[in-house]
Amino acid sequence: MPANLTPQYLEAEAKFKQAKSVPEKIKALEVMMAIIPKHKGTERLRGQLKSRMAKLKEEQQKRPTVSKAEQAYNVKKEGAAQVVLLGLPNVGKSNLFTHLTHAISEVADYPFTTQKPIPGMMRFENLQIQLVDTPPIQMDRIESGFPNLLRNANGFIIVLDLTDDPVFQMEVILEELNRMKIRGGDRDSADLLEQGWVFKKALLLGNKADLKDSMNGLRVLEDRFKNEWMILPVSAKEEMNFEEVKKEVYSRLDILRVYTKIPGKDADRSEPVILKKGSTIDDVALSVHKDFAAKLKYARVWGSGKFDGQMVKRDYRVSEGDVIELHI
Ligand SMILES: Nc1nc2c(ncn2[C@@H]2O[C@H](COP(=O)(O)OP(=O)(O)OP(=O)(O)O)[C@@H](O)[C@H]2O)c(=O)[nH]1
Ligand SMILES: [Mg+2]
Repeated sequence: MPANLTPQYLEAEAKFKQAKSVPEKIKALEVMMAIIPKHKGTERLRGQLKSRMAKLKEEQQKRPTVSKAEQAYNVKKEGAAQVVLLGLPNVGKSNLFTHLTHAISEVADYPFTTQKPIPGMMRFENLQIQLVDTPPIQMDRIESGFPNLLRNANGFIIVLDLTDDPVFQMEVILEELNRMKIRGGDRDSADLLEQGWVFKKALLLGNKADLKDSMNGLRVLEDRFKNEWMILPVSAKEEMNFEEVKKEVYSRLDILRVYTKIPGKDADRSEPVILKKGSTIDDVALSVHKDFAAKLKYARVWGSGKFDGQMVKRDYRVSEGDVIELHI
């Protein structure tokens, strides 16, 4: 018996053949099954479609729970720290990212240009900080890997478009951060957090400050948020305020730089030892070598000491910029 398939069916079949992913195939197959003429002549074919569907559904279930999209959010940390850029569509995240890091991320005048996180290194004085460009934040539709990316980062930067109701943008972002149980800002309120929440130091950048109507946006943004957030007007296009941005990013990281020297020689300022804030001479020695730390007798400090070359013990807390001579 002839099947007498309709042109609509043949069209759906062509779509099925073109489909690449399993969900796409299932969708096309569903259409085919719905519109196939239901008579004796198509009985066998209908049976085939049904078993094909069963196979596809099975395949879909077998997929690993960590999807490719989620894996893309596992960005390996490099350099002194990792800082994530986030914001609504088209605000200029990628433009800032490419200008700050010289890495490549597509910039375009339409929204949703960036599809997955992209890391790049930003040089600040003698160290490298990793920035991560991200796809735009969408209301109620956060990618499942996003919260972890933010939680694991050392800090984040919220990018706003000053010419497009920045207060509203900020409200949307704060709502999404709340949903992720992440609090950010300038003032560490970590001790006030409920269980399951995290606090991250974060900075607000008001982008497109080169445009005429940006200053009004900056004013209303400051009126509303300047108590809890450090707000910097910037222009990715003109690289405006970039040194300031780097400085403020660095100062919000929980790290400090010290330099080691050997007796009678100057310290090498191009090779900082990067440590967590609150670190001691012991930590400096450990960063040089495990054995060194074990054998350490005392150290001399230039910088935070009462006088240059002051003798200090293992538990002495070092400060940003200190030069340290370790004696074993
Ligand atoms: N005038 C001006 N335009 C900018 C500036 N930064 C970005 N733009 C423009 O804004 C548009 C969006 O820039 P992107 O960098 O792609 O924005 P994005 O936030 O990464 O966008 P998505 O990836 O879609 O979220 C582009 O047309 C840019 O040229 C800026 O500092 N000044
Ligand atoms: Mg982008």
